[in-house]
Amino acid sequence: MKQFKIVILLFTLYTASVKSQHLEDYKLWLKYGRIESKTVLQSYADLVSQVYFPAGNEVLENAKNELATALPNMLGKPVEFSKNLAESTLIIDRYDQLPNALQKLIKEDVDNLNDEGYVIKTVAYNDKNISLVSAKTNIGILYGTFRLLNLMQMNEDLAGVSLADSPKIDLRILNHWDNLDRSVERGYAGFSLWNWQKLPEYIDQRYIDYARANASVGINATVLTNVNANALVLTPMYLEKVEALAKVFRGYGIKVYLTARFSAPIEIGNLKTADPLNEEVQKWWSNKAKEIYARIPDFGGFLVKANSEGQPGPQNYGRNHVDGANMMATALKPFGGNVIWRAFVYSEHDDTDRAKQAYDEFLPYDGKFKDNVVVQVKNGAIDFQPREPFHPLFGALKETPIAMEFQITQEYLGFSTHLVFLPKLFIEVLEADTYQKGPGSTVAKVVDGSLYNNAISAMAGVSNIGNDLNWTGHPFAQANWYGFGRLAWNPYLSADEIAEEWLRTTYSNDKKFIEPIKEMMLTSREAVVNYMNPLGLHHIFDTGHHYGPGPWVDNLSRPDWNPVYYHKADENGIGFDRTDTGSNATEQYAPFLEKKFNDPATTPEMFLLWFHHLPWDYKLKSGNSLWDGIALKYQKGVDQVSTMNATWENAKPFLTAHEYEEVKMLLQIQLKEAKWWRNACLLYFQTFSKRPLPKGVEQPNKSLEEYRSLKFPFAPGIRPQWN
Ligand code: GCV
Repeated sequence: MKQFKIVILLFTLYTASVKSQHLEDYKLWLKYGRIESKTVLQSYADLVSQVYFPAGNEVLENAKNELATALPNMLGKPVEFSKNLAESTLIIDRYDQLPNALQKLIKEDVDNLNDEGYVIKTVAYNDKNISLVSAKTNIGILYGTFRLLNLMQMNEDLAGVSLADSPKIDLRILNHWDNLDRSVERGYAGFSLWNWQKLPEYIDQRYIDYARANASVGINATVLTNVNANALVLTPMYLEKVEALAKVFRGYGIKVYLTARFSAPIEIGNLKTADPLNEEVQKWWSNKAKEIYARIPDFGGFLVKANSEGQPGPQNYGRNHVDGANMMATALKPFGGNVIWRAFVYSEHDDTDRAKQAYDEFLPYDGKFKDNVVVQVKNGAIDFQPREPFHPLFGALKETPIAMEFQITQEYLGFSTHLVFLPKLFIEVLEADTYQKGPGSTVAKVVDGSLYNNAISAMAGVSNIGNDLNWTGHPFAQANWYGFGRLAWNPYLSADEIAEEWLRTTYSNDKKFIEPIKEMMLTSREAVVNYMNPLGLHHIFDTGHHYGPGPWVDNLSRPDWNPVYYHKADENGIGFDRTDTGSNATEQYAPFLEKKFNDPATTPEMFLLWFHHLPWDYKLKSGNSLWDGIALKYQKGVDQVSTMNATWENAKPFLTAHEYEEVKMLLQIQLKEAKWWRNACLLYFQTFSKRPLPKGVEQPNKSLEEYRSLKFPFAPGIRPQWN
């Protein structure tokens, strides 16, 4: 009997610990674990021995609560809030509320802040050193508080700290592709967070934790619904639910946006047309804006996908993007709302190279949009591939605010199964030089508005968040949400810094753990390029769901949905000729780049087959033939994933059993799938190259037919059919 009791007890303890470990994943980078170093612990205990933090407003209350939860966890004792400013060791308060003597000490720093910035500084006050967190606004205080906690989680030395930081981009916005039935287009982390059925009454704790996580990295807006929009979200029944979410998010400085279906006036407004020049239609949108703002006074505005992939738009009525966007902008303007108009357009009726179409269509509209319109452009001209050159509209649109659209969800990068640290991809694009205003005209400067002095600057990230216990499906995909937020705040941060911050707040401050794992994260993006789309290959994914390789696919209704359209492999060679002898997409770049990209010898090899169709025996810089080079890259990608597996294995001593196991299992799937990509692509391309695999490349263990026969009717990320 006694033995039995012990077994039961052990089992209960085991299941409790497994459960709580899963809940650790839920906490993201806001774990606030106990600080281990005694010296650090003591210095922080001194720093917060008496905290002056008057609140009295929702945003400030949230900041104070964060502190009140985090500090006891990290320090192992309750936090002492004091009403006596003069005796406090940590003062957190808005600048205009501080006594003159304190204001003077930080005036210069505060003068240089924008409205969302903050100062964290050690100052000498009343004959002692105290720490001060201040800002011009409440939201600045919230961001400053999160930053302080972030520094503490990383055990940073705070004695003598002097930090002033403001976001460089105005609108830092997540785009959820969430449908009202809770399916998520290209979502690989479960169903949508938004439980429309239970809203508005039931406020899930997840909404609050989502807002905390976003605010902690400075994300200040969210689009709740899919760009393939459903007009129903604009009806009173749903607006009441949106209002409830907006109320939660407001306390964390997050504005809510919705996607607006262009044909909504017909679908939910009983009008016969949605023509943007029709007065009744204009009135309908103005009234709709009024109705929304009556509920949500700080509503952000609309995100619109129009005349793209079958979505309705102004062209259905013989009008253009400017007519459509300006009509909505007029409706939102009196309330301070924005229209974010997407430039992801390509038409089945246009046989121009798909990569050229958005530029051709939007450039003539430069300067014609109203001042509350932002044009949102994907980072590359095709579609969120593992690697693309930057979209030529960046830098070319000179009089139109242009938002960067990155995809955080890994539609073309292994879903939530593959470990790929996306800030590497984002930064490669941000650092690219457009040369549109001479050398140094980087994409980052276009996006932060500094190159052309734009009125609004914006960066959007297509969310990878769902209702999985760990939010993002893969624990390391949390780093991509984190990294997006950090880069939207400051597009000049390095991937190294972001990876390090995330690792230290999520896993451990131990250098022996951080260094190898950081290296693993930093190489993961190049690995996925190598085993999926090396040397500028692109869009060779299987049909529709984009899961796994499908370079052979040639039977889809639109030519530009078929992989064969993109790689153009034949007996002579491989690649898309986008030079002046081909589609001439190169002319959409500034002359310096146009020239560079027109010549294979000066084209960076990472973009070689993006811009050129080259013979199989074309000589690469390494001296290898193109065929051998492609094969060796595929092999290298597989080898890199093997190394990632080994690196994780070595990290075992620093991890809990759960932390170790979950990533280990995922890395093993990644290795299997990397081999699948290598084998399937090489066997297929070999039917054209007719050359053997070079030494060092493993022979595939299945036939091409076997790879071609694989079908995945239930691959995630595609909208389920309920009937
Ligand atoms: C929301 C790609 C994706 C679609 C997505 C579209 C877009 O084509 O595959 O799922 O639709 O991009 O960005 O609008």
